[in-house]
Parts: sequence; C-alpha cells; structure tokens
Amino acid sequence: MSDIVPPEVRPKPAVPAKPPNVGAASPSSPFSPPVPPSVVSTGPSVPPPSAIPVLIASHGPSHSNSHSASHSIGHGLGHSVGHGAAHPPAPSGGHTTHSSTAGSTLLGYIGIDTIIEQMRKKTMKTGFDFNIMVVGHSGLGKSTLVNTLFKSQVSRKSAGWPRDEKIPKTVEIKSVSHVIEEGGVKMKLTVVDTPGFGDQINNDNCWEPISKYINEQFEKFLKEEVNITRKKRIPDTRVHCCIYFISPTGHSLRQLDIEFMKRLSHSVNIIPVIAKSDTMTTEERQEFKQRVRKELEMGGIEFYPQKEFDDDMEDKSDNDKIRETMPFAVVGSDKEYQVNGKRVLGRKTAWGIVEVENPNHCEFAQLRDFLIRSHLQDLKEVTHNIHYETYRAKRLNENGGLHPISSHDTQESNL
Ligand SMILES: Nc1nc2c(ncn2[C@@H]2O[C@H](COP(=O)(O)OP(=O)(O)O)[C@@H](O)[C@H]2O)c(=O)[nH]1
Ligand SMILES: [Mg+2]
Repeated sequence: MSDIVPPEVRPKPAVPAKPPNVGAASPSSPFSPPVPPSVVSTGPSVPPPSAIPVLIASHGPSHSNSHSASHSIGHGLGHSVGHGAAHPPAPSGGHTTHSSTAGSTLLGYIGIDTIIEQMRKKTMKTGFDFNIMVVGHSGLGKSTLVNTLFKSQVSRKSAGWPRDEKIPKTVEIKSVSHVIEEGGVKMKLTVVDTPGFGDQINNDNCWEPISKYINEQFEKFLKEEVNITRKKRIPDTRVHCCIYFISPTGHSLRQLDIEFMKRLSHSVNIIPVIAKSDTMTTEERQEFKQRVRKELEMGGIEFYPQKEFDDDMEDKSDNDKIRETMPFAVVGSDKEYQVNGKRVLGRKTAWGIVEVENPNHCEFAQLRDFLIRSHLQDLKEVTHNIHYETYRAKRLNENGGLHPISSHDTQESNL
C-alpha cells in the first residue's frame, strides 16, 4: 500500500497536535545554532548532536524543530530545499565554523529535520480543507449537531461567525463552510447535511443519493487531476468523514443502519455516533454502546478508524482505545445558558442543564477532539489513499486508462 502514498501526505500526527505556531521562529529571528562551536571544531569523528539524523516520528512539529529549521535554512540548505522561504542565506556574523559548502555535509548539520518545518510553512500559506458529512434518520439531531460544532469552540475560532446563524432545515444535500483560523493556520471546514435519510416507507436504496454525492466529489477531484493544465492545488470537496447517527433506542441497530454502513464504508470513513444520548441513563448508554459495537462487529462493518489501516503498534494501541469508546454518545444544542458564571451550550431540562461540551455529560467534546485534534490528518489521508484511490482505479479502468469522464454528472451536485 505504501507505494501509492504520496510523500507530501506523510508523516501524520498521531497525537493531538499542538498549536502549530508554538515555538515557531520568525523568519528573521537569529537563533543560535544547535551545536556549540567547540563541538564543531572537534572534527568529523565527533558528530555534533544535531548531525545525528533526527527520527521523523509520528509527531507534529516541536520546539526543537523550529529552532533547527531557522538554523538550517540560513545554512547551506537555504538555496536548495528552502527555496522560496523568506529567509536570507547565512547571516553575516553567523556561525561560519559550520560548513555550508555543498559536498561537505558529512562534517555538519544537514537539516533533514527541517522538512517538518518547511511543510508547516507551506500549509500555513495554503490552508486546507476538511469536509464532514452527517447522515441519519430525520429528527435525530443532525442539523443541531452541525450547529453545535460551529457554535462550540470550533467556531469561536472562526472570525466573524454570526452567532445566530443557523443551518436551514434540510430538504436537499447542503453544505455549509466556514474558514477557521488558529495559530496562523487556515482551515476551511465544510459540513454536508443530508436530507431525510430513511424517511420513506420503502427505504430500499435510500443510501443512493448519499453515495452519489460522495462519488461526485471524487469525480470532481479526478477530473482536476487528469487535466493537462492542473491547478497547483486542487480544491478538495471529498467527504473526509461521515458521521452516522444511530437512534438512541437502547435496543439494537436497525437493518437500515447496518445496510448503510456496510455499503458506504468502502467509499467513506464512517464514524457512528449515538444521537440524543441525553435521553438515556448512564447505564443504558454504556450497555447500548457495547451492543452497537458487537453488532457492528458481527455485521462485518468497518468504521473509522479501521483496524486494517493502523500504521504501527503505537497507532494500533491509540486507536484500540478509541474504538473501545465508540460510538460516541453525543448531545447537540445551539442554545447557550449561564452555568457557574460561564456561558455554555446546553439543553435545559426540568432537572438541570445538560452541558454539551462537558465530558461528564456527554461525548460531544470527545468527538470534536477526535475529528479535529487527533485524527483530522489521518481522515484526509485514508480518504485520499484508500477511498479515493479505489474510486480512481476503478474509474480509470472503465475508461481504459485514458480520458476519465465525459459526462456532466458532477454538475448536479448541490455544492
Ligand atoms: N434530547 C435531545 N434533543 C435533541 C438533540 N439534538 C437535537 N434535538 C432536538 O431534536 C429535534 C430535531 O433536531 P434536528 O437537528 O432538526 O434533527 P435532524 O432532522 O436530524 O437534522 C429538535 O427539536 C432538536 O432540538 C439532543 O442531543 N438531545
Ligand atoms: Mg436536519
């Protein structure tokens, strides 16, 4: 599988990324080199600590990265790898004991560890897209949860978000986007809300419009990719994850739930959630979660994070913990109340307020952190490397590997 992974999408952060600008060096900041001059002068037999190749582990950028990045761009690699960076070549009065001539890299610092920093800079400039879809029976709180997501801490980061704006009632597949900016990184978050799924008397094939929408986005991307004059950055409308709402019956999954997840799990990352979990007691919730997990397993349904795509043991153990707590039992609300002097999103009942973002009350915050803080990049990678790749291979095969599409299908999208 690794041979189809484009290098630019690796490595992925397996742990919650810290705000990307933490410890970031300003392009002109004169950091001291990571190597004391005395170490450099001891000659090639004693490599300076920074010359030891840095393991690019599955972690995001760190403080030390930004230090050494600033250092290396000014030393030697600035001309080649650091091309385009707003950093001048070796500053005058800098550390000239450090070799910067091509071919003498054995003696000193190469700067491989700056790749992460370079990627970070590029991403900061271009920003990125993240697209979530919500699916489930009408009345399960999908639109409310979307509003909750935007109104919760996610949207508090979004400049100019009109707090009272709501998503209109859904009659067709509709998407709402907001650009969220944090630490200088821009993310265009789009949520695709789906209409009355499973509302008909005959629900055979009711997943079809959803499947069609997902494929249309793949098709759009493919069209752009095979264009002779390709855009430098293809706009990504592909659905990176599909939050599937399970009714809080306390009994078992419905046939339709199983059918939907089974059929769609090969084209999109499905994240099942238990809707309106405030309608269940804590025990009922735990029991129901356990039952749903069992039924999903028995039905052979691969929800995200899929076991087969765990990269390594660390990934597996992190994801195992998450899989054991899924499906997240969520509560949605777009109303704010005053609790202990703070304004919180919640549902007011006769016996108190259910606080949506309080982890003791429900798992909404856990879902949001999972989607954004820890697994966003992985969701995008699995979409690109697995789901899109499957679609692309199939599509190109159909066309004998030549021109991919001639139809106008993709124009039908509601986007
Ligand atoms: N008890 C409870 N009610 C909810 C929750 N989320 C939404 N609702 C209510 O359920 C109704 C339907 O919600 P809506 O978001 O329109 O559902 P959709 O059809 O799935 O989009 C509304 O009256 C909401 O206020 C929840 O988490 N708990
Ligand atoms: Mg709705």
